Amino acid sequence: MTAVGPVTDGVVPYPAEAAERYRAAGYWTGQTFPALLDAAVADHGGRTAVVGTGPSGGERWTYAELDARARGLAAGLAEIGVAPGDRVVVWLPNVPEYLEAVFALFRLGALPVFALPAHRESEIRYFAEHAEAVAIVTVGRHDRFDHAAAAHAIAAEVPSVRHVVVADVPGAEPVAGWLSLSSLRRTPPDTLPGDDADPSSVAFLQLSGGTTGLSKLIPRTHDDYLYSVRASAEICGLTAETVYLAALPASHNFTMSSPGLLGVVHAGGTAVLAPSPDADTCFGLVESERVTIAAVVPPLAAAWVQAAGRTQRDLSSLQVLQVGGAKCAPELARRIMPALGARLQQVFGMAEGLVNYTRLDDPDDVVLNTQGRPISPDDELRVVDPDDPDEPEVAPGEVGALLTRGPYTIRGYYRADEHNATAFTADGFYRTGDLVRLTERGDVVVSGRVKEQINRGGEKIAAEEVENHLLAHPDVVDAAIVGVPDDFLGERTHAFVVAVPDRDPPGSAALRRFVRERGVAAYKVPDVVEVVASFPATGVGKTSRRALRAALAAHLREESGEESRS
Ligand code: OOB
Repeated sequence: MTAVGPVTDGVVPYPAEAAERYRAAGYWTGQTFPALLDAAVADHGGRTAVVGTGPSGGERWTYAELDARARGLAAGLAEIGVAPGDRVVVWLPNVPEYLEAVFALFRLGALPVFALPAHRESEIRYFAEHAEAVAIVTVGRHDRFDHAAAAHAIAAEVPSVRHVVVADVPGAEPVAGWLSLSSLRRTPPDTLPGDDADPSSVAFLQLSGGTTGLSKLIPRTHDDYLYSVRASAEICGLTAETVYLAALPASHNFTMSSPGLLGVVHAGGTAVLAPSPDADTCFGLVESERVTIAAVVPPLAAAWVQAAGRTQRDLSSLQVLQVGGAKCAPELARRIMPALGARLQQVFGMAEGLVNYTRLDDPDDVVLNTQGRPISPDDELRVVDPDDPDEPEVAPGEVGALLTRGPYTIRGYYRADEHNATAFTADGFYRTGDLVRLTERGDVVVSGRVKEQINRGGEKIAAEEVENHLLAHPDVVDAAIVGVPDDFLGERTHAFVVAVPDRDPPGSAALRRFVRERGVAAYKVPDVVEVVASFPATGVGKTSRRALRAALAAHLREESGEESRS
């Protein structure tokens, strides 16, 4: 068995001077995640914290009940050996047990590693290995996939993983040999180790969208994250009357903290966990739970706008629709408020930290055409020339690459020294990879990106990760994946592969199946795979992936231009 220590290794701390400043400014208050829940129980113990839905009906827990469950589970997890500082992969869909498990881990001082329900074996194995996780918390069969079986297979391969805990949610009944989450609920002791966690320590590991290979892990501290949560709750006007609909996966940073589920806990409101993001499901929940705010990605906003025209549901409680994760086109933005009768709020954020919001009282022009401004007066934004190695700032109002530093933006990825050397500047700015311009008022307008990432309707795909999967095919000698404009998703993926000569090249369907069967999230499987004889020369002698991808994207655009002309 591997020795698993607390997470201090592999974490780049905030410089002491900055930490001091953030404390003095009142951003870092010393609050921890257990203290966040304590405050909610003290102030709103009898109010509904979480509403879950499932095949066999609803679950409804008050703050006092959520806390009792979390404490009970923490005691059970401690009994099987989960200790403070241990990492635990949380791989759950939108079920109330998600909040129970996450707060149980916080109560224990163990660190959740937030996986998405769409992730498959290759991603989960990597998170478990890289974080040396001691356990995986998951469900049984969900969304036509047996998570528990996959988690057990990973546990058998990754030496640090000693337990798989399976949430016995409706529709995924426990089978023999499972360690079910409900069987771990114990009578808790009065205090648990996480109750006196150091607020400047890492509380959990969030995932990056990834640019090179697999997602990086993002270490967030109690102090920095909870500052962003409290400030977001205020910007978004959350109160104890708020009913927040989690339509996107609970583990995504947007749903979790912008202001998301944790913002709701801070305000003492109610979180409704949607089992699926589709308009039928979500409109039903808006009507039955009187939802006041929901968060979606642009393609979902478009689907909801369409569906709103023909729904019989009463959506009148919905006051705010947050749209983020990918660029919301102004044409879509304009349709949202009239169709849904809710105020639009654009959200441009990243799991690494920085989050921008249009404010609820901003003029329409700002709400429709910008991605808002940062949470904190101490968020530092630099817009620089991406082609100049000295990264000089561009003229005001010009487009450039966004660098950022501030009281809730990480200074380095977890255990990633080599990558950190290029992802951050020497003075600690995070290179977001986004191309933006700032308006005169200081609002951010996102206009593109420089990073090797495809944003497929808010789901981030690292080109290199998918290329590596294609390259694993015995008949493929080279692969490059590019994003192609798509009316609905914003971008879809088009892979080009060069096949081994003198053999029948594999077809698109076979290659897509091959990638899927390697156990990757479905959204990463290329939408189209095209076999080509060779790649266009990049004109730089040595192959530059970036130049190659640009050349292939240009070639695709040319082709589609020709088609539309003919
Ligand atoms: C959110 O977080 P991530 O970590 O999945 O992705 C971050 C990246 C950004 O760097 C940017 O490239 C893109 O997603 N993005 C947007 C955007 N919001 C995110 N691009 C254009 N317009 C927007 N509104 O996606 C995330 C985290 C917290 C809150 C909201 C979104």
